[in-house]
Amino acid sequence: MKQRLAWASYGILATLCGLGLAHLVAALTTPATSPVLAVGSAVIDLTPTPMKEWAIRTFGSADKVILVGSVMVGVVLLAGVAGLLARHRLRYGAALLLLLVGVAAAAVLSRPAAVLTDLLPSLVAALAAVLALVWLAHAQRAPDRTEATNTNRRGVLIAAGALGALAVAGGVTGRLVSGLRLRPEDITLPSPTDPAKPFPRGLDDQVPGITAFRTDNADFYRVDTRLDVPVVSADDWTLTVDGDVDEELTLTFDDLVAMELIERDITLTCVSNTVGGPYAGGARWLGVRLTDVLDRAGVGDSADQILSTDVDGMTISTPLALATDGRDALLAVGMNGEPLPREHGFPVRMVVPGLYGFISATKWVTRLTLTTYAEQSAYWTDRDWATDAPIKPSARIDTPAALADVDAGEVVVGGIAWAQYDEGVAGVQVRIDGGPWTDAQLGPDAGNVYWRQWFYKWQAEPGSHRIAARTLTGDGTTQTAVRAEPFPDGASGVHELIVNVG
Ligand SMILES: Nc1nc2c(c(=O)[nH]1)N[C@H]1C(S)=C(S)[C@@H](COP(=O)(O)O)O[C@H]1N2
Ligand SMILES: [Mo]
Repeated sequence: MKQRLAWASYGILATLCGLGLAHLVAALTTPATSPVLAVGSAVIDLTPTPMKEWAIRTFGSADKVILVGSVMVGVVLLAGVAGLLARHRLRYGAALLLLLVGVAAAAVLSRPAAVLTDLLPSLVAALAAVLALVWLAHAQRAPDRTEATNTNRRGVLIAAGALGALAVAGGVTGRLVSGLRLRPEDITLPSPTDPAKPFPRGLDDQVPGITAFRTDNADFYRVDTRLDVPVVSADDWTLTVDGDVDEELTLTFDDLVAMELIERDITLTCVSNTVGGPYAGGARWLGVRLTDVLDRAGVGDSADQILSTDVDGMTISTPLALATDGRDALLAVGMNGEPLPREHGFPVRMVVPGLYGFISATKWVTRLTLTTYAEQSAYWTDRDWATDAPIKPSARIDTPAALADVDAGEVVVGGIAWAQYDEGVAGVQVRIDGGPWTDAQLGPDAGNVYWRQWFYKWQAEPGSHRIAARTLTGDGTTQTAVRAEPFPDGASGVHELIVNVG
């Protein structure tokens, strides 16, 4: 039994060693070609939409870690099996390791922007894993074994220690190296020529438990199809505008920020957000008008979509008509007074007021292709999500929390509401226990495409009570009460929760 465990751990150690070194080589070249990251991203891509939805609902933003974590557990198990095979037939163990790396290599090549040299980290992984296994096997079988254990303890320990250190060193240096490449904080952005109005003071201090009027960058929600955060250098970055244009255009980062910069307060919302859910954030964005860039290239008349591509080849499609209808669609470089954090698309991302992020907010954007929906389709379009998806108006109750115990008497109900596509939030109404809808008080106004805080003072009597909230929009309508799931074009319905008044 002990012997078996030892051999299984050799397989695992050899695999980790290969993966650690490959991760380092990838960090030095193209980070996304690391076998671990490539397999992780492939798993995310291949997961069927309903299962992804379920994972997001069940695990929140830990969904990907759990999804990929389970795959990694599988990899470790198979690596253990490879070690067991190697005990009697080294060749079989090595073959299984190579098979594992082969799967990773396939994942690397399946990335949209893959080139053949991307296989380098996988080759390193294959070589390192097999050599490590061979070394461990030889150390184990070396002649000076003691009678008692039938094992060359010292040799194995040295080999295992060295390989373990190598695996950790590879992984850790890989992280460090990719972190060194360039830092958003090294960049100084010019001031906007068209600044936003002074940002009003929100209700943050007045209503405990309410969503902050402006979301800190560190607290801003994140939705990514890939596991790691791409590390793009602003020096190397370019944006190409091609497809149906008069003249193909390529801009460097300096070219872009030399154009007219505007500043806008915009609330970004994810189509995957459920009613009352957390995937929305408000920020002050600094950027160049998308139309200014498109005009420089000259858009032809056949295009109906802007297909934007990120640094890794991931694509998002935006309806051309909506992006150019006069709203301030941005190629953003700044977020809340700082260069974009890497997590949010450094150095440049798109932000289009009123459209869900998945059809508009491309992070790490490097290409805008003017094309048609008939000709080319984007990542989520291929997964059956809608192509035309304006943000649905919604009110969210932040406080009290669902199922909270509160004291009888005055209870301040508060939250946030948005109606970016429908001319802003004109009012919010609250309903207690299915009674009449009553007006809540609104917080300050930072523009139609920005969310609005609200609160309502409720005289609560003991017992269990149902609180609901809905938003009225600037175009004179009331948000729908019809329940819809996020798929395919956004959730709708009234946010309602139960509290216990004691
Ligand atoms: N390159 C890239 N851009 C992307 C995504 C992505 O996965 N990759 N996710 C989109 C989605 S679904 C949303 S809601 C927003 C989220 O932006 P955030 O992560 O900065 O909040 O980015 C959009 N842009
Ligand atoms: Mo999203």
